Amino acid sequence: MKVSRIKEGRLSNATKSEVRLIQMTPFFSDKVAMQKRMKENPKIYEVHEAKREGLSFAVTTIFPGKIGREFFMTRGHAHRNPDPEIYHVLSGKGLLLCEDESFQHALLEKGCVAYVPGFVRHRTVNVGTHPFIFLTTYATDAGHDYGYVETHGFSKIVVTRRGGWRVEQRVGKKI
Ligand code: S6P
Ligand code: ZN
Repeated sequence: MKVSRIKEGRLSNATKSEVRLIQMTPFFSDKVAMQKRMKENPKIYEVHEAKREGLSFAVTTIFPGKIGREFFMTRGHAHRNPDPEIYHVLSGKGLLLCEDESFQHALLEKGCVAYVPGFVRHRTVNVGTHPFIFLTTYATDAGHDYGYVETHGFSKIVVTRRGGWRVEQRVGKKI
């Protein structure tokens, strides 16, 4: 048995990775706004992942912020195998986007637990003013596939609107 602890988005006995704007260029829709922030190259989110035999888990922290009108978010991916994944929100406020033939979104806050079916593309977005922190649990051999989202994106984006947030149709073709 191996026990990990979560403190302020950090998970012990885990591998940390961080994603900055430069790694997100295919994902944000406003290319002009992105160029303006590129020198600063802000950290968009970080992940502390504990790979275990069979079942892995990770804590993601998405920092508050926007690129143009679009809120900071994860790249998004689908799993190549049919196993589902569980999201458990630890703090902050964000959206979980899920898309296959149809698009769905849900607002998640501290204490929410969400179920993501296998194969469905999923992305999280911080729509709050504090870090959005959540724990995910998934099959170690889930087979994370970023290719489709990188080339096609999601059909909708999450943008700021009158001090709040709004899910709107992405304009323009991605490829
Ligand atoms: C893993 C799970 C999360 C994400 C993390 C970062 O299956 O969905 O731990 O990996 O939130 O997102 P992304 O899309 O960059 O992997
Ligand atoms: Zn996943």
